[in-house]
Amino acid sequence: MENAKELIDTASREIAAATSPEGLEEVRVKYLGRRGSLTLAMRELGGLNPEARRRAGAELNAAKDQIVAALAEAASRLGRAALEQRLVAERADVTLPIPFATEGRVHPISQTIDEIVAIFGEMGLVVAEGPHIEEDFYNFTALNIPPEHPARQEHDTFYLPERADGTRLVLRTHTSPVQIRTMLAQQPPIRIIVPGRTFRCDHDATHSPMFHQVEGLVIDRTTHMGHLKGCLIEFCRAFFGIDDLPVRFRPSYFPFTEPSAEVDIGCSRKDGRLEIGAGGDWLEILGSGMVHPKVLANCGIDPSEYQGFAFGMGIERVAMLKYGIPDLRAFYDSDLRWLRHYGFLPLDIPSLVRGPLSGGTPA
Ligand code: 2NL
Repeated sequence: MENAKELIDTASREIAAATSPEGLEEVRVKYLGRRGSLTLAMRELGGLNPEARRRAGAELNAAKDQIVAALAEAASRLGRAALEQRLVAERADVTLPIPFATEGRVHPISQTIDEIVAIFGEMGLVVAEGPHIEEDFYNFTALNIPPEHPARQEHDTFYLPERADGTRLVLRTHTSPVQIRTMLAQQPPIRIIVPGRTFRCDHDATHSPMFHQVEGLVIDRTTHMGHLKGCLIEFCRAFFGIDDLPVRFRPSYFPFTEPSAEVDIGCSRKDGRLEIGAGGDWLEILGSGMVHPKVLANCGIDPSEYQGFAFGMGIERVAMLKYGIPDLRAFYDSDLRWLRHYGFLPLDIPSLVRGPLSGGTPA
């Protein structure tokens, strides 16, 4: 039988020399495993006389306790070393550039809103937003659309159930109530651009009950039709990225502007194909006008002191024209194949700084 002291010495040396958890396990098996030398020595105790058995048994038990303690101490040392090694090897350098996100796409509606906001932002307009559920006053009355005006029917309004006082809330039919709220809240100068969702009870191949509009409002003491024309010509050319794009103002009518003008851009139509640019033909893309004095007065702005212009356009329509998107309904299907095709890469933020704004990078 091996001497217990010898067993402790050799086992301790081997435990101290172990450099990995696997090496340490080999040492454990060598001494404490089913055929380990300490285990075998204990088995041999049975052949000794009672006196010798008691003495040798006590020594071997003490040796076993020491080896088990040394193994535990070594296991924790190796664990710490392994952790430190991992911390060094797997250290994250938070200053490295992030991998470019290639999975998500910016929806063409979001991209188009960002582009429009970038262009008017450059001219000094700031974004304003407001509620989708509106009071009749902000959506119609303040805009010079009285209760029996046909425009209220034309607008195919979604009404909420009548309230106890007999009034009904509406889903806003345009973003104009945001401009009304802004005028009621602050005196001019006002320069705002208002993108957002709008709702009309209309659903076919070219109309969705929910769609997007952007409207603009500029009011100051001397704001005039020349400013309206300059801003909107500049917008059309920047948005479509065509420096000499023909732009025409055609007299029109809106209850909330006087005079009113629709804005057409040059295009050509050859065997059913529409192309934007000088081509002898015209395509309507914007409505505009000088804010009606009654609308200013309804909002607490003195029309003898201030005047301004306003405009509005449909986002889906200009997005379809700019990016060649053929079907309106696909905008709201959330079809990933469509989004991968027509969507834009994130972080590709529209800016005029890099030159004429022709939009982001199609994915
Ligand atoms: C269109 C035409 C337009 C406005 C919107 C407006 C708002 C206020 C006062 C006066 Cl608070 N006008 N908005 C003016 C002219 C045209 O939109 O075709 N939109 C899709």
